[in-house]
Amino acid sequence: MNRTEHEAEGILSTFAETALLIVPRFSGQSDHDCSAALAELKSLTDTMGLAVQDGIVALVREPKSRYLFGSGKAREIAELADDLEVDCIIFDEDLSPSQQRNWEALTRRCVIDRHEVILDIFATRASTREAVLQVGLARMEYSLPRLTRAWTHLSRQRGGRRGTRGEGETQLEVDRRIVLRKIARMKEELVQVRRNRTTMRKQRESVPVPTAAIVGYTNAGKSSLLHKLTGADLLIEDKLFATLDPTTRRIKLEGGNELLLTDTVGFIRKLPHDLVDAFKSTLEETVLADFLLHILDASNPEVEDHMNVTRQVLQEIGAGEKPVLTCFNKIDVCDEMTRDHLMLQYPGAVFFSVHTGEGLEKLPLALEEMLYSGLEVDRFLIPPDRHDLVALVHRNGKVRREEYSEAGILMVAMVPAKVRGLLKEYRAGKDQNVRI
Ligand SMILES: Nc1nc2c(ncn2[C@@H]2O[C@H](COP(=O)(O)OP(=O)(O)OP(=O)(O)O)[C@@H](O)[C@H]2O)c(=O)[nH]1
Ligand SMILES: [Mg+2]
Repeated sequence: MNRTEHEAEGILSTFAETALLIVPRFSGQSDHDCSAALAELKSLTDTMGLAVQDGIVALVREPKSRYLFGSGKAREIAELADDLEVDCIIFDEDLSPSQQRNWEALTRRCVIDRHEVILDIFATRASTREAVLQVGLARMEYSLPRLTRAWTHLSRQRGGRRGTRGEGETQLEVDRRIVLRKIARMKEELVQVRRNRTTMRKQRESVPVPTAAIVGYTNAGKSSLLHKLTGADLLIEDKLFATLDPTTRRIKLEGGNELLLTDTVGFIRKLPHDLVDAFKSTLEETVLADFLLHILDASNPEVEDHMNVTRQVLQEIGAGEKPVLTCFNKIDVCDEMTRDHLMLQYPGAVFFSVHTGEGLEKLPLALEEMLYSGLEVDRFLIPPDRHDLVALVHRNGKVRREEYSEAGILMVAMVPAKVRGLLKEYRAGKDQNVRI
């Protein structure tokens, strides 16, 4: 196995086949929130390829440092895991390194928290060098304070199925050095990989075509939409985090305008901060876009919660103020009542089904409106020999008027910011040249 494959490999699927899911319930949380959390944790576990034996919501009366739960509740959970003979227990909450160790000591099983589940899925999904490095780094940093755990992916690297508990200081020191060395190496390589991507993006930016980023909760149908609109060959799966790397494609709108659309990584409730940080440079595609297409799965009962989560993450990465076109997908499998409610609640949104095509015909016009919203009508006096610029304005803008004279071609048009910047020196004052 080469290094890339090793780093991209998931931890859990190599250790365990069956799982018991635990959703801690804190005071103030509703039944509804907890069952939604359990359903989502099940989707995450399915995505990892583990069989869920059982899933329960367990009350945390008062968070305790040893197991998070009180010791009575912890013993109950351990007994359930024994009865079910599961390989691992998965908690829908982050556990501290010592809590994780205590649970593993109590249950003699592999104990995983939500953070590690998401890291693991990202690791299996990563395919480009940049994504592999970003996830690898986040995972190494997660592992560092947890090296004394019984089950780590490092123990696999040493050849065993499981690490042995109490291997003593020496092995721990060796492990720590391995991890620190790897972190340093990955950071160096990332700098290089990112430099290349920045160059590519700069090249793209020099082409004055407006860009929109497709954002939204994982599994909403973002890649499906880009595929439908452009025929792009993308991974579309009923699994979480199918997409980790941004893909950009050009589309032509009905008026002839062009738009670059970028498909991005999906978001999720409690997305670990280190992953948001790790993916900051990938998420730059979102931050730099002219506007965002926020895709939502209208058939998911948690759709409005998903909307808030996406908005929060956008805020976190500095894209909170971008203009947004809200789109509700999957209306083919959404009940009528929900659909009516959403339509009433979000009158500016577009409703469609990528699968059946219903409602999709409204999208190009909505995209065009986004392109021109907030833009003013400009006047440009283009030199007579610059037909390339005239064509550029036609391709990317809305031309109100065009007049030819000896001084040049006067164009009255609305153009996206990038084109406007490019034509800066040709902006014409109101009194300049020909009558309009
Ligand atoms: N019923 C229905 N399913 C859809 C529709 N659009 C997409 N899907 C399904 O939803 C699942 C997720 O689609 P993707 O396009 O991979 O979703 P995504 O938003 O890119 O997901 P991530 O990359 O994980 O963030 C797939 O199984 C699609 O076939 C739709 O209009 N109707
Ligand atoms: Mg996707």
